[in-house]
Amino acid sequence: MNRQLTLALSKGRIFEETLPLLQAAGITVTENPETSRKLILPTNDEALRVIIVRASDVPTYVQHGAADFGVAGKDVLLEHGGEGLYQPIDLNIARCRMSVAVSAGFDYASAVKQGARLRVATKYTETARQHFAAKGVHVDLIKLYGSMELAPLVGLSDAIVDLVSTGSTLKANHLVEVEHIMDISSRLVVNQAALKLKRERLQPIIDAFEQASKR
Ligand code: PRT
Ligand code: MG
Repeated sequence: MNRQLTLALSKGRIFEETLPLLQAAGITVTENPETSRKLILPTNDEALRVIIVRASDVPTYVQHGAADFGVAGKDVLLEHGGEGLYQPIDLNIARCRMSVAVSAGFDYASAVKQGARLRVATKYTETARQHFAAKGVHVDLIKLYGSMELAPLVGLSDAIVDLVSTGSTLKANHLVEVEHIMDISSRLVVNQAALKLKRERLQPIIDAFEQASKR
């Protein structure tokens, strides 16, 4: 049996905020993904490697067992559906919120009250669909892959559903947050088969992550 463990992470905030958790499990990644072009990074533990994938691809790698475990935002997991994934812990990292935002001049409350169809641009179509369905608001969802903030400015949509942390991106584009959908943080996700077959190796790391993320 393959004893090697593979951890899927995305570059940027997830990688950076996972490093202290790895440290708590005695693991150091020995190459920097920001400067290295390698997609497979070694660690001080020769039986553990890190693969660098797009944030939204982490659940896919773990679901199919190409990675044994990974770290993904709740936003990404809700869109993916979480099939084949065991989600033991909320790591409390990469925190932000999912919100509805509109142009500063747009009267969102009246638009919603009047029952007209609202054009909503977002990368998070599944979460947006559920949110507006629960409120009984009819929406036309426009799928985007990034830069959602632009959509209301050029008339592509009336509103956006996006992640907000400091709020400075919204502010810079004269958008205002009109609804808080949910708080977002990143979760540890584990392949269900790997959890059974490699439990001895995985459990101590999961435990260390859990302890470190509570601090
Ligand atoms: O960037 P890429 O297209 O490769 O993928 P990604 O955006 O999914 O990855 P990444 O690394 O940017 O985000 C990974 C995870 O971090 C997300 O899935 C979230 O769970 C979490 N996270 C936390 C955030 C933010 N905070 C965040 N602020 N993800 C994105 N943002 C963006 C947001 O979309 C908006 O454009 O930052 C902008 C707003 O930031 P403020 O500070 O101006 O409000
Ligand atoms: Mg990003």
